[in-house]
Amino acid sequence: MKTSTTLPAAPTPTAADLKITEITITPIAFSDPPLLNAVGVHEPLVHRVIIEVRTANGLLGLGECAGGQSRLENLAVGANAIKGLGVFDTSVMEQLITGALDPSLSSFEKAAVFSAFEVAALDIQGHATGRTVSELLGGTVRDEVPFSAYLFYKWAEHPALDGKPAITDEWGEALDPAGLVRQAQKMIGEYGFKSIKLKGGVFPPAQEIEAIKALREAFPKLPLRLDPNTAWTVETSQWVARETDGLLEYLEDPTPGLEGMGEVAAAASMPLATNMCVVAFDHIKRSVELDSVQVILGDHHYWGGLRHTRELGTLCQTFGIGLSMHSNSHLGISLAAMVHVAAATPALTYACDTHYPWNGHNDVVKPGALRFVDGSVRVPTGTGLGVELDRDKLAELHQQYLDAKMTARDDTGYMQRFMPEYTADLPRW
Ligand code: GKR
Ligand code: MG
Repeated sequence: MKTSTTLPAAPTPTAADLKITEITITPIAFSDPPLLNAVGVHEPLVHRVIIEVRTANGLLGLGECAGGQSRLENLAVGANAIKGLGVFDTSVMEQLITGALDPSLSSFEKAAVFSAFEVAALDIQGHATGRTVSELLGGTVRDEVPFSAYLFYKWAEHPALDGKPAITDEWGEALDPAGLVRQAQKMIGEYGFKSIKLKGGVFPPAQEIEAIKALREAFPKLPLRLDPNTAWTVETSQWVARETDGLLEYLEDPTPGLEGMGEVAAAASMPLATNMCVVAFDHIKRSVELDSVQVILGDHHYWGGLRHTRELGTLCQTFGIGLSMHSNSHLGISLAAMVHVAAATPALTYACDTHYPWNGHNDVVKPGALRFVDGSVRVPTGTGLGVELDRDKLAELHQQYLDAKMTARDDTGYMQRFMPEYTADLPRW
């Protein structure tokens, strides 16, 4: 006769178990190629921060955000404000953090600080309940999240500086259309991306239009985007929009400000997108009034965490605005969070941006959970974010941060080391 034994169910953690008891904030630095943009060139190291939140019962949640001296100070204030709070109380967490930070800080900075802790809290909620973060956000509407190939004009190497040798990389130079097509072929060959974004604002617009035409010829079927980060005047933007008619799925931040974007949008055949003039909920009303942008690039690091990013999607749907996702130099904790929120956001209408091909080999996350297949990342299935911290790598990147004595990202200052006459005044053309 068969007998069956029922294992006792794991005890549900109590509210006391899930109180935050410890928070560790670790600044790190990881290598970055010399990628060019409208305000200079990426430095050899990116400064970022890893957040570890622990609860009374020993659960661990992870967060990641941009670095900088003032960000570190603000994170410390935020951490102090939420000690003893339950990890399910993220609304109270937002109030506590916002209330504790210097009132003169921008709402953008307050949202960014809260976001790092919200992601860690959701990671713990997932571990405590045996669920993924995307399930906690309402469940996945897509199992795989598509990303675009993010191309940059780039130097062949970081030049020798301050007695240190030049730093080469596997990507080589990309300063003309042929170089960008080579870069795209390599990136798409390795990751399988199905759309392409070019970071512009580096060379006179006519040259960047030639690059777009070369990419169109090399990849006839892939949607293309161009983002000069407000390097052009309204008139120049309108001219570029005419010249790229039929070539772009969207044109991102051609010119500064909601008014200027509205004037360009009125004349352009393609949608305009932004991660610069609509970066907080209180920008949306005016943007809708002026019809300045037709696509918003959400970013949980800016928009106050994963839940607010999903809410942004709902607002976008309400106003008939498309939703894509912005990225900055980042590692796997941020990528996992991006994938979970993108998977749980029905309103996402475009492939997301990611810098991961440029930085992912330095990851603090153990390999396995995050993989690009045909340009998409499958939603991690482990509980919470579904990623695990590589402590040796974290220690190595923290030491790199200490040795570099970095305080803030400075693309312009770094460019001026090689071209003293360089200025970052925009619009430039
Ligand atoms: O990494 O140089 C860069 C980008 O220009 C980044 O800083 C932007 O924030 O990727 C971003 C964008 O879409 O504007
Ligand atoms: Mg952009």
